[in-house]
Amino acid sequence: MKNIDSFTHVRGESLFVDDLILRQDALIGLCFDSPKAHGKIKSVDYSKAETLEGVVRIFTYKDILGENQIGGIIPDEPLWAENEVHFWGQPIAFIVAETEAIAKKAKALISIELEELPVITTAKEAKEKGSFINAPRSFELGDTTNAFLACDYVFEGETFSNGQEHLYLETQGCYAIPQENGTIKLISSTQGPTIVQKTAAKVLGIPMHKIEVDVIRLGGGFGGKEDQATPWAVMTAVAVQHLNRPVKYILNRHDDMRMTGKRHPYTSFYKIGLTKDLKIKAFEAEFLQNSGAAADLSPAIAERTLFHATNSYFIPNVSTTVFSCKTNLPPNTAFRGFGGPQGMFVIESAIADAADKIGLNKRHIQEANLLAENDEFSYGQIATQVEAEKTWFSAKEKFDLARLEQEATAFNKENKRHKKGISLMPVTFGISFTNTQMNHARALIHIYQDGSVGVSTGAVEMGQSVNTKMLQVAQSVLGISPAKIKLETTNTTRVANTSPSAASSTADLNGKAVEMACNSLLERLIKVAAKTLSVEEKTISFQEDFVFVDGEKSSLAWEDVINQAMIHRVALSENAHYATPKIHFDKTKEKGHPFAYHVYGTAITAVTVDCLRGTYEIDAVKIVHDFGKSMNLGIDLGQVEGALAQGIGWMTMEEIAYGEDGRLLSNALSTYKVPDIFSAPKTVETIPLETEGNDMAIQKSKAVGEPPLMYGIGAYFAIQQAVKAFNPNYKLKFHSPFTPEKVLMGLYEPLS
Ligand code: LUZ
Ligand code: MOS
Repeated sequence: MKNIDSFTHVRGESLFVDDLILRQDALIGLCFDSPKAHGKIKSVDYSKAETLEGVVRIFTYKDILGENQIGGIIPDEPLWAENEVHFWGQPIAFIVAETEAIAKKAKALISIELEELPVITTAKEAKEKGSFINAPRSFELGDTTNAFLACDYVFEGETFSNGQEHLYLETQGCYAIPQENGTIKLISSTQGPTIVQKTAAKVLGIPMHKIEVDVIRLGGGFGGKEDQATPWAVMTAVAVQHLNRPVKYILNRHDDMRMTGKRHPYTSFYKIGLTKDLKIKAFEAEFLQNSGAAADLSPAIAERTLFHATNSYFIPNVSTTVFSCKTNLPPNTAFRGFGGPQGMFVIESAIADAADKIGLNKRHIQEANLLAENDEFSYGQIATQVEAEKTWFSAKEKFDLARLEQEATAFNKENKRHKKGISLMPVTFGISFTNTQMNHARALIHIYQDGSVGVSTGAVEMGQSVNTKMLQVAQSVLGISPAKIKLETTNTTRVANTSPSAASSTADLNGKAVEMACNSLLERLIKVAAKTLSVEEKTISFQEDFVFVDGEKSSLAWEDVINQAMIHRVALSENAHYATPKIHFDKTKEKGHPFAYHVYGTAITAVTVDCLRGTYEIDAVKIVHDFGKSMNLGIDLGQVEGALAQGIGWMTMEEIAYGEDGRLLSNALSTYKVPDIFSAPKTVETIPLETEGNDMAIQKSKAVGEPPLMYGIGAYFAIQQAVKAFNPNYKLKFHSPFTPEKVLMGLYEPLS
């Protein structure tokens, strides 16, 4: 089935927040934000702006009737700065005006006096100065100290991976509309409707039932709207609370890039120990996460770095520690992979370093250490239904790695100016929110009396096609055609207390709830049908919009059964709740079983480097991916390809740059390069691994949103291979993104 939004998307008819027709009395909001990265606010002069014609009001923290606090995990972030600012772009005030042009003009009329304070922009400096968000976390397995003593090889090194701009096509925004009796409706572009509702209620000092959050769909989220859609929605809500008029605020691209957090940059240190037979016996890593000026989701992201620090490998002795380092950058946040990619880059770097120094291809070490059935992860979960080796060896076989390597070797012999490199990248990614209590969802299903069906869930559609999957679940359980089913907006008055759509888990959690609700409805309808046809209930099934008796189509249509159900006053609505069974995690021991299951895969990446220019092309990425039993291969392949492009972008070209003063330098699409069609791999082939699937996945179709992003890490190491082929003196560096500038330096080092 195609994405159910494809028709309206192509015709430009799909609705996003900025498409809504505003109420006649609606106003426009605009943030006034800090022009420096750190300082004490001496004074702010709003007088000129306030008296500008068309400015309705300027809100500051003084107008907050509840708490000036939006921190989710740790209460360390004000909605609007009070006496100090901690990052360039931190919201200080909110201008509400008749038009956007007036709001912009007013913003320019605000003057601020700051006493500047020292600025920290790197995690390393933060650690040196003892600037942290919270206490460090460590995962331990076995005994690394003793294990290193028994190793034949021990290598140590440092890595850096940069941040990443989410660059959702639709920027952040919200349209807030006053309802009766102090109730406010927020139409928000958020992955987390309940987070917006809860935070707005807290800041406004009103109960949650007075805030209704409605989400139509997002033009992309990628984690950037898990927590960071909240401030803009809350700002509009505060304004509505005071003005009793609708207020809309949509950030322009420039403001969005400056004011929002990104993927966390990480500086990391590793120590890896191997025996002669290439078994990794011990691995230690220290991760310095550049968290930015407030916690946001950093502690949870740090945790996932530890969960994925050994990627697809079994290592019997592991000691990993992560520090969430407080700096003067915008609070960094969730981004597809959620700290996992940062962890995997480090172990892959350590293996590349070891292979280079031992004098062999990286893949021999990778292959010798792949995770197997019943291996223990450093967090205590025992690996089951493991497909690490199967995806690895299938990729080698199906894509004929031996031939690819021979061709590359021959090419490199013949060509002086161009060199090819090939890498293998296995991925193992855990599915579930690592915070066990977040793994639940609900669905509310109405069958209307004409037989049409409305499905509400806590899932937010953000282009990942979760609504299409929800429709498929309802359709397959009820045995009716897709045209009878409509997916409703995500709304906190219909489905309450939702977890954000995140962690690749949205289809699993909400799909299971849809399945449960539909099964309950089906039970009732089977009774009605059996009675109507005077047959036994166990003979009845629903298929193709009809009742089937003992597998034979009867004359009783779906609509007839619904009509009978109405006559017999049978409930045609159902609400179901699903909570992932079996998972648990004990933070005091840092052990447990946090994941419902893991997703596996292996990518082969081939690149060609132009050794005169330092530019490169990704010739091909060939992937064997464990989809389980994919319920929609078109959609799932799309997720693999999109995630791959995003991963390659992160590893090769997307270069976030801040000045020493904490100002974002890569603040527009002219200075921040995202992958376009010209930089995409020339071919991407994805072969689904044949497996039984996993019962914890919806219809055995495994979660697919995040895992394939990490295939992109393969591009880094393929380029590194090519650079080494040109310049044997090149000393491996693990500093991503591997931009053409860095490639060029590598090709010609040492520069004397
Ligand atoms: N969000 C979250 C996530 O709150 N917890 C998680 O474990 C997670 N994992 C991936 C992406 N978002
Ligand atoms: Mo996310 S990184 O919001 O799944």
